[in-house]
Amino acid sequence: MELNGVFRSVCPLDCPDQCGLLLHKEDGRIVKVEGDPEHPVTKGNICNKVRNMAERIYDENRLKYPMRRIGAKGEGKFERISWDEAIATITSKWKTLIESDGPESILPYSFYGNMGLLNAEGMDRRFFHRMGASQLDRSICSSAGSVGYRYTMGGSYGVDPEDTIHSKLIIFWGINAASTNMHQVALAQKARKNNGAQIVVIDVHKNQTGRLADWFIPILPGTDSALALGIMHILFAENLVDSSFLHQYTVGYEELRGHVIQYDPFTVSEITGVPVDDIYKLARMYGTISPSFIRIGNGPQHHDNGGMFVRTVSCLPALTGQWLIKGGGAIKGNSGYLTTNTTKLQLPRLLKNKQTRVINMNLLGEALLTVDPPVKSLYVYSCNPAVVAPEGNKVRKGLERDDLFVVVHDLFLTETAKYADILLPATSSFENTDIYTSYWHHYMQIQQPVIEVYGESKSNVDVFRLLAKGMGYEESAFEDTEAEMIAQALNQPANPYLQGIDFETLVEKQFMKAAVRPLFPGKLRTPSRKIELYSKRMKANGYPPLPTYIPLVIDGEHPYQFIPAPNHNFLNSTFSNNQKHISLEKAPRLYMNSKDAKASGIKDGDQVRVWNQRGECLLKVSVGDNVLPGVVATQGLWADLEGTKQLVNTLTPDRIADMGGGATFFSGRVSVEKMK
Ligand SMILES: Nc1nc2c(c(=O)[nH]1)N[C@H]1C(S)=C(S)[C@@H](COP(=O)(O)OP(=O)(O)OC[C@H]3O[C@@H](n4cnc5c(=O)[nH]c(N)nc54)[C@H](O)[C@@H]3O)O[C@H]1N2
Ligand SMILES: Nc1nc2c(c(=O)[nH]1)N[C@H]1C(S)=C(S)[C@@H](COP(=O)(O)OP(=O)(O)OC[C@H]3O[C@@H](n4cnc5c(=O)[nH]c(N)nc54)[C@H](O)[C@@H]3O)O[C@H]1N2
Ligand code: SF4
Ligand SMILES: [Mo]
Repeated sequence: MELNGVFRSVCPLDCPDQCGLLLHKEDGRIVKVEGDPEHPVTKGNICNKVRNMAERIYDENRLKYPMRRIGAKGEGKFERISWDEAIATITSKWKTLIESDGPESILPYSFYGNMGLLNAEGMDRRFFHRMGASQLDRSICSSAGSVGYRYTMGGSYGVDPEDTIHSKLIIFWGINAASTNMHQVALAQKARKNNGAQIVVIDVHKNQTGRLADWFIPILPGTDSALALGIMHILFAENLVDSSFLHQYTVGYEELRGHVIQYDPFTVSEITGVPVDDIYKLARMYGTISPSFIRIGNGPQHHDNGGMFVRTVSCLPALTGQWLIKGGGAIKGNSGYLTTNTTKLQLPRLLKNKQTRVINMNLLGEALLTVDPPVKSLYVYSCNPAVVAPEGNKVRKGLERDDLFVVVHDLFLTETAKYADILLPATSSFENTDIYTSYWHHYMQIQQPVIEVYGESKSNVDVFRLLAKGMGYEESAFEDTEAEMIAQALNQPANPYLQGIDFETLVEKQFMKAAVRPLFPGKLRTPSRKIELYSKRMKANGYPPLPTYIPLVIDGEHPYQFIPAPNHNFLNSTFSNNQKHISLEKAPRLYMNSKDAKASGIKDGDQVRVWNQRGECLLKVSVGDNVLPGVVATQGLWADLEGTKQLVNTLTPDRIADMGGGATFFSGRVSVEKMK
């Protein structure tokens, strides 16, 4: 490995932009991380978080070797052991458990701390399939909305974001794109400069994204479907729909026309808090400006009615025929275009018992406390559930169980890692070989090792190889090299968009674009092969077949709807334990409307206790007008450093959303009181 030079790389974080990176190396160390100007979408610009990535890679607190817990669970006291001992301890415990309680007593728990395909959903899947462990439903992020979108559009297929520079109206709907999808903002700003495009932001919180809008529309949480239906009402009433598109490419527009009569602007205004005149103005803009593009965010989707929200809003571009126009349409997610061969990569055939139970990751607390037969061992990797999962107090109580054998594989001593019996050090993505597929743009990228492995750390792929050996699994699949696994994943004739993308060419080119064709004219993967404004499949599954506004579940008698969203300088809880990023973000705030503050005698800068039936948090208040009365918002998944009580997920519900087993982080209610 060369000690000096500039090396092409890819950002591994769970972020739609998936930037191309250049890593500058001196004497074997990364000294600078910058954007790769050659990358066609991200064009050399990256966020502040990753510009400071070297601070994280070489943070003195990074885990260097395997350890065994010597203190109480959660205390964070460990002693060094060898890899041999770690693997022997884990596998002998698991063999005993499989003997006594069966393999389903073991639960893997992971998400996308590193988006690399082999490390996030490759060798691990092979291993747990072979074991017959409980399966994890990975529903914490966007599954409700993905199911909702699929009912309307047939799969995760939207428009090419590169086309959105042609848009004249760009609606950021429930997405804090300035923090979470910065290159979509760059494209929108280019469209504003070149075409005079207008940027509209619909959000419950006027945050960084709201501040850059030409028009910011504040809305009450969980009511967005009603607003979308109100827009449809006006589009039909004022004949602003594209009849020929509706006729050719949709089913159910006549039913929809009748159905939306009930969503008149007065009714919708009552529900959403958006003034009647603004509903008219927005609908008329949407009905007359072309091309118009909607970026559908994750926010309104993290509600009880989140699936139906995405299902509803994704009907809008069909009404105006925008899918046919370059720069028009919508993006909820684009992961469909780069789907690889999971049958070959994950080997589901190794799972003999097809009835193996499935546990929803949003219900981790329940799974550890009440599920029967009980979970006796938890293996956590690429995820930090003690901070990111809802009903945080239940999760911690579960992790404290004496009879639960916990293994955590991470780069840092996260809040979750403090509960581990065995703690394993993970490599950073820059030490591994892997491939990356964006769920927003259409490029696949490759990572090859740029730096030597840090201390004794190992990649997920390597750890599962060792665990397989320790368990005595003899399938050759556990010996496949990274290059072989990549070739297997890319061999996917069922996905024509992957044509021409292979390991060797990726190595040569660093990034390759999927061979994507526009969605229309064309046929979708819905049962009718058209956009389903009316969905028989939804009806069969017990949902209203037409887009419908369903109010949030009443979550206790608390005065405020609580919106704990991500922040600018962390990536979920990643970076929440890196001093550089903490200092950039300073401290979490609770944003409160000045009317509410006045009524409860709270002043800007006051320390408050935010509480409900699930838990409490201590936060500093920021009084102003960036949330509506009755709403409080905060940003960031902060670690509970030295008992600061900043763990927002102690307050969030583990109710399951209407679709896809999704999370309802933003549907909780809280009370707020000033600290004495
Ligand atoms: N800087 C940064 N970037 C990130 C992340 C991060 O933590 N930090 N996380 C990454 C991940 S995993 C994901 S999934 C994405 C998520 O990124 P986004 O799609 O932006 O989703 P959120 O940030 O969850 O919420 C977006 C917005 O929805 C608003 N919101 C909440 N409820 C409602 C509602 O009912 N209606 C409306 N209209 N708005 C509502 C919130 O105020 C917030 O501004 O970002 C990724 N990128
Ligand atoms: N209140 C609230 N809660 C939320 C959300 C919200 O908006 N509000 N957002 C939700 C969403 S959308 C998501 S996606 C989840 C995300 O939740 P998580 O998936 O837990 O994401 P992170 O907090 O980034 O934690 C990822 C962990 O993986 C580790 N890691 C990174 N690379 C590797 C690797 O290669 N191997 C191993 N073994 N470990 C690695 C990192 O060090 C980090 O500790 O959080 C959810 N929780
Ligand atoms: S976190 Fe997102 S914006 Fe930042 S470098 Fe990574 S992909 Fe790019
Ligand atoms: Mo996410």
